[in-house]
Amino acid sequence: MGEKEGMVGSTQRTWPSVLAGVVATLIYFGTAELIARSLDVASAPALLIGQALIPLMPTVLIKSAIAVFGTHDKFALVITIVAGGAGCGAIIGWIGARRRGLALVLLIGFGLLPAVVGFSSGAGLVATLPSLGGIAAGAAAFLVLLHVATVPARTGGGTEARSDAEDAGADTQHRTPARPGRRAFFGLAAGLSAVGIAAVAAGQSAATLARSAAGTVTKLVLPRPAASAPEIPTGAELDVPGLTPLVTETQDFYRIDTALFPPSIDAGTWMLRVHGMVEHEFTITMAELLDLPLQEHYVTLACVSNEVGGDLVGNAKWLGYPIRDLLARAKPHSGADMVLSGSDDGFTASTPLEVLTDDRAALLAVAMNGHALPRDHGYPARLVVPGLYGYVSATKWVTDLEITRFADKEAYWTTRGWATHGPVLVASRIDVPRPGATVTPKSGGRVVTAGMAWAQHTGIEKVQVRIDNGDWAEAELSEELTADTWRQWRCEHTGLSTGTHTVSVRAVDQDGNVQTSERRPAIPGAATGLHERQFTVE
Ligand SMILES: Nc1nc2c(c(=O)[nH]1)N[C@H]1C(S)=C(S)[C@@H](COP(=O)(O)O)O[C@H]1N2
Ligand SMILES: [Mo]
Repeated sequence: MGEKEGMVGSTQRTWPSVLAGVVATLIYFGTAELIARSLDVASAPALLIGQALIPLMPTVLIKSAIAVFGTHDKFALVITIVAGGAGCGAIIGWIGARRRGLALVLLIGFGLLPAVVGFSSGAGLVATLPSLGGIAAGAAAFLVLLHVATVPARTGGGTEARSDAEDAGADTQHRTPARPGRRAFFGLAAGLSAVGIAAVAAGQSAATLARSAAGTVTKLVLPRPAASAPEIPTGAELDVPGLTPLVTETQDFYRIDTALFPPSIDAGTWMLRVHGMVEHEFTITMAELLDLPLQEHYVTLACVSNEVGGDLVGNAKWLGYPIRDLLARAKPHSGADMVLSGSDDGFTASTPLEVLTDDRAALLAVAMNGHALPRDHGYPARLVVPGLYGYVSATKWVTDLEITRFADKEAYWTTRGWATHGPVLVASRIDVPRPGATVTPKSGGRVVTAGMAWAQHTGIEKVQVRIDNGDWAEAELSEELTADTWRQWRCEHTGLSTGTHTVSVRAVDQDGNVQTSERRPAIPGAATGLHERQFTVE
């Protein structure tokens, strides 16, 4: 009996303290988030922790995590971090049931870590304010809750044993005196948790709003292109409902980056430095760049971590200055074979020098689909190189071009297990019918399949489609816009029996390379295999 009472007694001290630890953590994150937003500093603890965790994650996980968070605004990562933080808070609270002082020290210590990270990243003292404010509010919440938790025993004048029984819900007679205290405790805990979570959510949505505002406001006055993109030929778009458009709307364009918070760069102070193994190092400002004869090109950009059939690929009209001409001004030394482009967020890409100096439309781009680049896509300037995956070419927020050698330097993803060279592989995808769709054949028993195919800078020669294990049939292709852009395909099938069928697609590029059916994961150099899809004919 004595043993049981002792156990229940410590439970009675433990759970309020555990809960107080959780609530303190939520208040910490919430307060810090609000301070970070109102000061407009990118140093909310959840963000700094996420930023610090990304390089520690296993490569495959991180690339897929980035794919997910990249397109879903990283909100999921923030939620995970806050939940993980609340878990730590619970442990600290548990410790606090026995050693309150130690728990406080731990709360402050953990809370300070993001402040240290923020400060050491060179953002200055202001970067520590969100964490410091969060610590103050979180520690206060912790102490107030623990205080309230101990009130019932005092005001009720009850003994430990009575509270224990009440706590266990066993003794209804003695509930009354302690109830107001318990209710106050749980009420306060619930209220504070709600405040903390609401503050995190508010901070996150404020950040998202600020970002989309930054994305829509055109801060650059764009010059007219000296060379316009080609007119879109008639027949470049096939009339099939559900087929991906030839030109991707900017807001639908996939987004991949390692930065949890895209850098906010002032075009007025932005500069690109061109240096390394060159005769003439130089820097160029935005005003100088916009004064140069800019060219407009349609280029389809693809991510190396796109799965077979995936949608990490998009086509836009880019306005920019040929990188070839920038390099000509710098005059690379003969031993150089690579350009390491770097951005404000620490990302780097290694691009073969020969790709940047041949005749392709490799651009230092300032606009996308007729407007200044949105912040998410690299405002105020980024690289776009036809024929290479984004990770080895498409540096956003670019500020640095170092002419160097593959033997001397490695880029961000290369050091994480991805291939040094990233030429785009010929690929194709089914858009229509939707996965698992039930299709009613048109007149004459016709069923239409359609999708996209790309082999940037080589061009698509043909697309072949197969139903079940039948023969490959040649699909109709849309008119080619340029060899740097994807093409739509469409195929009609007759005589399909009712029931389930599988459609597969493969593309052939203009060099005669046939898309391989061999299945390979995305790492180290793009997933391969044929896209297949099941549908039902009724
Ligand atoms: N600064 C920076 N540039 C970057 C990246 C990045 O993480 N940081 N990701 C690259 C990758 S992997 C791809 S696929 C493209 C994606 O460009 P988008 O987000 O505009 O679609 O950007 C490239 N440029
Ligand atoms: Mo990518």
